[in-house]
Amino acid sequence: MRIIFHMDMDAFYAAVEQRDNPELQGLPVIIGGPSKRGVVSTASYEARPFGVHSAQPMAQALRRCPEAVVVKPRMSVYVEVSRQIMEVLHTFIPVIEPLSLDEAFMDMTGTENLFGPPVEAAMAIKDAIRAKTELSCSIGIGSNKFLAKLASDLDKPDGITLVPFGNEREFIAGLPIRKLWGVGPKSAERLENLDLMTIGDIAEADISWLRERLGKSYADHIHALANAQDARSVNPSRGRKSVGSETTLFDDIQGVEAVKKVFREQCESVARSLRKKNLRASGVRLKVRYSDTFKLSTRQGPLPEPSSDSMALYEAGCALMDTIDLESPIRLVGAAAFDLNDGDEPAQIDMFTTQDRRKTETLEKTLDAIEEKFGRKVLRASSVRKKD
Ligand code: TTP
Ligand code: MG
Repeated sequence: MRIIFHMDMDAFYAAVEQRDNPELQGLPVIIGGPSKRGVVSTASYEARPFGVHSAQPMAQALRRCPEAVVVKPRMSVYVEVSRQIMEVLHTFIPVIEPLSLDEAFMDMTGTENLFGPPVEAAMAIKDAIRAKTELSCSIGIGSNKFLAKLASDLDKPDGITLVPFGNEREFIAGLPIRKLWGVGPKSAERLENLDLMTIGDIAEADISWLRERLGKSYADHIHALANAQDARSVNPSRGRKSVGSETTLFDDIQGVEAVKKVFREQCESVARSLRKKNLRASGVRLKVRYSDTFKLSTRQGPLPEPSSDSMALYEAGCALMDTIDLESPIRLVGAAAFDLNDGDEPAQIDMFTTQDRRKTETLEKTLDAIEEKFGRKVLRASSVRKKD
């Protein structure tokens, strides 16, 4: 069982302004461009009862709350405060996934010995953030990301909400469908037209009925969430775009076989970096530069499943090769893995291929460890020699 936290700062930009300008404390404050045609970034909690909220036209906000003080955003300050907040979170746990300047997921599984039960840990985190920044946040606790994110919003500001472990479905069943992650106002309207008003309505709906009306992937997604299921892991490396390796060749090469040989080595090096960072890729990119025209050609495609195995990258890369000119002289070959996920994320795919892949991944990990100890090339060179 996992214990996931979602931390979200309270009225973030507005709270920073109230902190730095004490005369604004206790007043309705709206952050946004002063122009009446602008939109509201956020509003202090004093302004919210008037019906002022993020993304609202400024003119409308000021009609609702004429006495509000409008403050121009100071992005560089918020970025710096955000950096401090993430730094505080890192003093608790390394597995943090920032979602925006003011919110982050933390995987707190197995930390009871260090920080006590989840609610105590959440109090300690809130105290530490307050001590460093004088700002308050709200924390949601649940057995997955969706529940944690939903929970952090239920008792704002300055709250802690724990979705009871084992009673997740019951806890969320009565909430409106808008609380489902990924259901915006448009989808909500569509669902309400189907008479699906609460999360429980979706959880209990017949899945094939839902698929017919919403399409398979969206139906499956919200049905799983409504049943409190969400396998996504906290992914600290999100945002990292790709891992690549390329070689400018000493002599030009030509032909599929020659390119494959270089590409194979690069896939090994890319896969090694992925494993070092505990990442799996879902896509591979092949890149060649021609020596006569200097032109660059790239092809990219998906892997059958997320992997950090060099053969998987190589095979998927080779499958792209008949769509690219490999007969002209080539001076550079590159391989890159993209669409990266945390290596522990459960992959939803065919069990048998997974087991096979996991075996080669384990084998390659062992080779990494031996190479680390005895130096590169020892093992791979001997395996090449064996083939000779
Ligand atoms: P939020 O966390 O959505 O809002 P908040 O922190 O102001 O208030 P809450 O207590 O409800 O969490 O967004 C964080 C910051 O991002 C917010 O302070 C301003 C900025 N933002 C915008 O600029 N435009 C927007 O539409 C939203 C939603 C946020
Ligand atoms: Mg916030």
